[in-house]
Amino acid sequence: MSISPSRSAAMYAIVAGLAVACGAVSWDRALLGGSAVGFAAARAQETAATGIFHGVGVVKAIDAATGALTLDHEEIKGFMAAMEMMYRIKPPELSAGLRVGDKIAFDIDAAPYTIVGVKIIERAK
Ligand SMILES: [Cu+2]
Repeated sequence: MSISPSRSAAMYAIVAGLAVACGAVSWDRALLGGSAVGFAAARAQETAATGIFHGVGVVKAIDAATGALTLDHEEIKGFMAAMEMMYRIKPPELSAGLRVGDKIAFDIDAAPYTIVGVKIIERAK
């Protein structure tokens, strides 16, 4: 007995869906130059959360071109578990005074995963 046409069509759809999902991750990486680990974690956590949330974290890296921050952040209540990941920042000047190792409090616009406010809590030693 051979595989029915409808069954092979369904399998094709699954394979195509996987290809699209991988493409989307690559696109994010190309856009932000971020780590695959960070984006994978972010996508796993992705929710329909919208609005501004508040977090605390330590700066692990600052992207010189975009100002994007890689943060080792604590739980952001209502939005995301504790993890290390990269966030866009707007405006980029918010990163200007920061150094790797600084502990910051930040405001994040949930839907676009963008930091919109930064306050230094403790300077890097
Ligand atoms: Cu996160």
